[in-house]
Amino acid sequence: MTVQTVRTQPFLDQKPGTSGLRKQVPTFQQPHYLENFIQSIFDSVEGCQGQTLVLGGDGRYYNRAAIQIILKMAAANGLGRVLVGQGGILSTPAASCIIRKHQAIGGIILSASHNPGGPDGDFGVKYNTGNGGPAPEKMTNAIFERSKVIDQYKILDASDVNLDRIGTTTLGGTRVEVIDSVTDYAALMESLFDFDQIQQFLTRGKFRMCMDALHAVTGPYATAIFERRLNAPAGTVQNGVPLEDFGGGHPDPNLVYAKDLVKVMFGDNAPDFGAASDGDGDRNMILGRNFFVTPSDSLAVLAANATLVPGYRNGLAGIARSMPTSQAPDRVAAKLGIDCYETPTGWKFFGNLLDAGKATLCGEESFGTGSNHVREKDGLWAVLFWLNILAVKQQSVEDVVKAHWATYGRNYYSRHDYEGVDADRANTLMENLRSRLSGLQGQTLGGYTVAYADDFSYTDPVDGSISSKQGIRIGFEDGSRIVFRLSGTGTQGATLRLYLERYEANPANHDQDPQVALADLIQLADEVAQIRELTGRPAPTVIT
Ligand code: G16
Repeated sequence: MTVQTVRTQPFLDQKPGTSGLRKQVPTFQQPHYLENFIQSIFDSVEGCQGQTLVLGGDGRYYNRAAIQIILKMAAANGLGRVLVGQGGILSTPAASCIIRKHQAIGGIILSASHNPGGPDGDFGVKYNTGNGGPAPEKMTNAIFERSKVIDQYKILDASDVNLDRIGTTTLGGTRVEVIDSVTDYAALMESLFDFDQIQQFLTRGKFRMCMDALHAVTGPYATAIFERRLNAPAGTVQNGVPLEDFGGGHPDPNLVYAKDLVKVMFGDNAPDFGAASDGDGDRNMILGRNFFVTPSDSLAVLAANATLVPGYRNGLAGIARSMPTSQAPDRVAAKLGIDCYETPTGWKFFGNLLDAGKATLCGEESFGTGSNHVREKDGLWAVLFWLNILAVKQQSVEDVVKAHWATYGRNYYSRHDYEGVDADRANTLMENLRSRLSGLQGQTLGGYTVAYADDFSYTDPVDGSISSKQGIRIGFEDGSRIVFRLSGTGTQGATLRLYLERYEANPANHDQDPQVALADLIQLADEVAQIRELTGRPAPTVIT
């Protein structure tokens, strides 16, 4: 086995987005494309020689081939040990858990998250640091800078590793350990939640649940935890076998893409509880019988009830939410007398707050919720948290959420996505808005008086780093908001996201359809940003 040094030319499009480098599969399959990016990571991580690296992905098309390449590059770059999930499978939260537990220097996670897979679908590479969390911007910028000048990479000339057999082999001087993908993660979940109580709840009463893994990575984890450990009936987990193309579906747990689950949960004789996760297992959607819980409300409910759950019995240090997430969690934090941090979109911004002990729970409107147990959002963790709360309260999902609204008021919330918009048009829309911001304060728009209008900028309270241009916010005097952002995770054209929020204190008005409750703001947003005219789209692609 010899180390080959391969001459290469830089690709200039390897800038990581909201969550790693995401491109269509054929882009990654170009000669040297993946290798350049991986070498740029190894060149940017100081002192990786002799260290442990965690490696795995969500099982999508190209996962196995990429893992073989990365193993050989890790060996050529002098890594001491690589822990790789069996079959190349590791969910994003499981990878975070394993990095932390085994004191790895970091991990490479192969996933394009909720984006579709298959030969014409998307692929992605994320680097997580030794705290288990996504690399911070300082590091992703360094990787990008390196990728722009790279002229060679190192790879071991060796045969492929058997990824299906648990055990240890050596590759050059590197130990490759193929580990069970689920064990460490399941043990962590058991340390946080009252599994006995959840088991009784799932097996002794009338409660029925349905977990849709969308043919993505969560399947093996959900089957092991719900059906084997907690004894839920066989079939509780649907679409539980990971497929390279996710069965042709879009592994995004929302009301549009998780349509099988939505049909079950809004149909006759629906189960009491439904949940779905995404491609790499870090997102979650929570449903009750005929009832949808917005991710923002989910974070607020978990925070308000956290002390019912063993892992959080001592209370929360603080809560953090991304800027476009609704302000429902802020109300809980205020009542608990703890801080609520508002960060830019992207889980990486929570890392410092969690490491510094400033926040315990974090969440995003994009179906992400998590805590300080790992440094990623965690789909199954959120499902178990909900089940633990329901088992203690012996109430339905709808009752728990409605009681929450009665106490705190309801933040009506919706996100409208315009996907695959021409990038120039999307940028024009944002620039037009930016140029108007300074004159908006104090103006009355459609009956709403503008309290502030800005392009969100965040100063990290731990390391002082500044992230600017993180989304345009127009806030009104009654607490309502409209927010405009361009997605950082799409791979074709631009995706415009419009986030809408209105607060309603009176419980008598809590039963409206959010699209009706927000109708004024939806119209106002279109007037202010000329969305239909500039995108050329009569309506959003996805409404959640
Ligand atoms: C990623 C990030 C999240 C972010 C989401 C949406 O999620 O990890 O923090 O909220 O993208 O980002 P955007 O609005 O820029 O598309 P995932 O699940 O794709 O890794």
